[in-house]
Parts: sequence; structure tokens; C-alpha cells
Amino acid sequence: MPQPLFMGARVSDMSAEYRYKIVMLGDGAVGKTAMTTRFTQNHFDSDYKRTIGSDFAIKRLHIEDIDTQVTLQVWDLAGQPRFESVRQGFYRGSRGGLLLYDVTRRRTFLNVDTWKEEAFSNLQNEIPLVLVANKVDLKESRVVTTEEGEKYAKKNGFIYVESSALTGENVEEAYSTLCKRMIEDAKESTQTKVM
Ligand code: G3D
Ligand code: MG
Repeated sequence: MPQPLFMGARVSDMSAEYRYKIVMLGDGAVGKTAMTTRFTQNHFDSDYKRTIGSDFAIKRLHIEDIDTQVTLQVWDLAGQPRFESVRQGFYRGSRGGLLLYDVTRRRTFLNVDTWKEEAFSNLQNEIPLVLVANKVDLKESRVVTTEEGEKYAKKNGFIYVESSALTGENVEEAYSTLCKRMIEDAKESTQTKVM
């Protein structure tokens, strides 16, 4: 089991640079691996190997509007891990997550709550989450509406993004908005400590 290289911290006082471990959450086949692959390698491969256990990819990104460099360690999980130890290692040290569902399968939307609970109880903490309504390219077979997604996100204080790992629409935005939220949270907690 690989351990997180970093737990989420400002790396240097000289430049605005942050490192975070984040987790990809959601039911099987909602697009977690496709989205991570798209984001970290910028291509979509419908024939990639199925993930086994958990794995992570690293991506460095520059967030233009706040001129900040972020290195993300993106952890991806294959379905529900069989062993508790895998799950603990998966969540340990994560500072945020993308919680995906598939807009063409209502069941995956209904299960979002279970994923949220599992993450918060494993972490014993509420981390910022982005609710990602994925596969919006499949317009004909879409069953979960924008309004439903937005309503759930608002109720839970999550950011809401509609994406397609196939076309690349809003993939980078999903990760970068999460980064901004994690950075804001880090700044707020530092200020609280000073005061
Ligand atoms: P998971 O990691 O959450 O289990 P995957 O899901 O990333 O393995 O994706 C499951 C299937 O959905 C894959 O199809 C993948 O190509 C497809 N997929 C993922 N994201 C999108 C999307 O935004 N739009 C569309 N149309 N398809 C998507 P296969 O057939 O390869 O199993
Ligand atoms: Mg996967």
C-alpha cells in the first residue's frame, strides 16, 4: 500500500505552492478513472485497464486567477474495496475529493450520500467535496437533471460541476475549483489559529 507523499500543506513561504492528496469517490463506472486519466494525462482511453485496489496519479497545475501552483496526488479506487485496510489507506490524509455520479443512472446519484458518509466517517472530518455530474455528453439518456444535482450540492455545501470525461468538458475545472476551496480552507484555519 503506497503511503501519501504529502498530507496537504503549503510547501514554501516564498512562493504560493500547495500539495494535496485528494480522493475520487462514487459508484462503479461513473467515470472516476476516465476523469483522472483525462486530467493527469489529458487523453481519454476507453480501453484502459480496470483499476484494482487503489492507485494514485500526480498532477501539477497552475491556478491562474490566484497565481498559485498546486501539486495534486489523485487517489482512485476500484469499486468498494474488500478490505478495511485498503479503505483506510485510501482516505488517510486526503484533504478533498471529487464525488462523481453518472447523469444517465439515477442509482449512482442516490448513492452519493453513502459515499459522503463513508468519506467523512473514515476521515473523522468533513473535507471539501465537489459533486461531479459526469457523462453530460450523453444528452439523450440523461435522467438526473441539473436542478437535482445543484439542490443536493447546495444542501451539503458542495461545489457543483457538470462534466464529461469523454469530451473533456469541465474536467480541469472540477479539480481546480476543489483546489481553490482547499486553499481557502487552509488560509481560514491559519487565520483562526493566529486569532
Ligand atoms: P469508474 O472508474 O468510476 O469505475 P470508468 O468508471 O472511468 O472506468 O468509466 C466507466 C465507463 O464509462 C467507461 O466505459 C468509460 O469509457 C465511460 N465514461 C466515463 N466517463 C464518461 C463520459 O463523460 N462520457 C461517456 N460517454 N462515457 C464515459 P467502458 O465502455 O470503457 O467501460
Ligand atoms: Mg475505476
